[in-house]
Amino acid sequence: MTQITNHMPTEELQALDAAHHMHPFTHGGELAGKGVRIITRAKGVMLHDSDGNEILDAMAGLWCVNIGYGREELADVAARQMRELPYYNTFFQTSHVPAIALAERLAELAPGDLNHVFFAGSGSEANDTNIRLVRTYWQERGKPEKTTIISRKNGYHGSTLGAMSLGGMAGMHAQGGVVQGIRHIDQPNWWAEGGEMSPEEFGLERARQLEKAILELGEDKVAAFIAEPVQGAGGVIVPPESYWPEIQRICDRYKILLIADEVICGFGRTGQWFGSQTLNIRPDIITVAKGLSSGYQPIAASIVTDAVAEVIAGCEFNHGYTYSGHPVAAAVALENLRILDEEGIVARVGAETAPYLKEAWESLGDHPMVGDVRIVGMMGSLALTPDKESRATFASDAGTVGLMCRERCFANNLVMRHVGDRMIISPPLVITRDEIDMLISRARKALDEAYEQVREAGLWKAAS
Ligand code: PXG
Repeated sequence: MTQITNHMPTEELQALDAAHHMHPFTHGGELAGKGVRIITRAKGVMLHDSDGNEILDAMAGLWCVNIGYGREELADVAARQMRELPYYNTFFQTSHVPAIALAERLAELAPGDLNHVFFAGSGSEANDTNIRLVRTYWQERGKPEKTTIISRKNGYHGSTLGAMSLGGMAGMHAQGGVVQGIRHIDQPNWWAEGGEMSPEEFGLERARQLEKAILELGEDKVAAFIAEPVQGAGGVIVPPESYWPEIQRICDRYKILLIADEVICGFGRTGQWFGSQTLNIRPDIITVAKGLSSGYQPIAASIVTDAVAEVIAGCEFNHGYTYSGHPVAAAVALENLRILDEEGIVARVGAETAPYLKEAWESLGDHPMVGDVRIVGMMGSLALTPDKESRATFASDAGTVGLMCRERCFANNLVMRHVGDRMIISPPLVITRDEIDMLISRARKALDEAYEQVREAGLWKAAS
């Protein structure tokens, strides 16, 4: 067995990675030719790679390291819990203190009467749980035909078969098919799809697609609607203000369960504890993961209202994971929530950090290549365009210019992602003003360099 350490030369690690490691959402052959970037350690908002670069992580890992890297308290709690009780299950009428305490804390933090917690290991698993929860709920209420779940194109709910089917990513559906009983409506992306409508008109039109779908399918066939308060992986798409109130009205009117997927929006990302609070939504179920443990341990949950829990408690719910409520993950999550609360991190995001980031982020709107500029709390996006006035897309394949820009970001020691030709950020919530200034200046430099490259490559052309 090869002794693999952080001190091995990058090329050797790359060769071993290419030989044996299959990466998520990656063209393996292309990556093997290019060589993977190897992250060795991290502190605060900074990553270090095997070539000695110090990189500002404006994505908080994958939207999850809300508390920042390197918090010793979380490591200490994990070690303590591993020594005391590294594992026990929550099946067969047993429980343990970390799961009990975390469930109680989540019930306290979650809005309204979302008071009951079903644990999972990842956001995908929790959304699979949600599919089974809502269908079981209606079955128990004597309406076994209410099974269809409505969701949105370009929504992201995970990568397991169920969660992927809920999601609206065509490229994922094309590989292996989807589960039955899911209907997708269009997303509220005004910049890309709003045409001549005002954002408010467009928001209503898109929300009313939900009503149309319910009427088409029949109210007695629809179990639930699921959506992210603000679409994350779809490109940080902030819906027009008219959108969510109309969705809420429709869910109330037709008694459709509303599932808010808070996997990205939860735990301070939008400036409040939950995106549902920022967007003024009253969900029956929320999905949480990522920021729940700041990514230090894999843990997720479905949190349901008293009313949903009461129905589910009337049957044996034949569902669960070996790691549901894993004691080490739960203990780490609890400590993470304690720090987010006691250090006032969520409160500071709402009052100071997010407003500061918003002003800085919006200043990028004057760049010649930047059209739409969006930000809610600590998640922001920029649409790249060859013509701001007409909201044109580039003539090149979607993502060509975005990828060039992302590469310039990396070259300038900034992790800023692209989704198609939208650039996105979601930095750790603990980012300071100085670090925000650094983020913006690196982003501007990357945009300048990408702009030049795009022109030189003859790609400064609008699609006709
Ligand atoms: N719901 C939402 C809203 C998510 O963003 C999941 C569910 C699934 O969570 P797990 O823990 O199973 O990955 C997510 C995950 C990207 C990217 O490229 C986003 C996610 C995952 C991987 C990549 O932006 N979000």
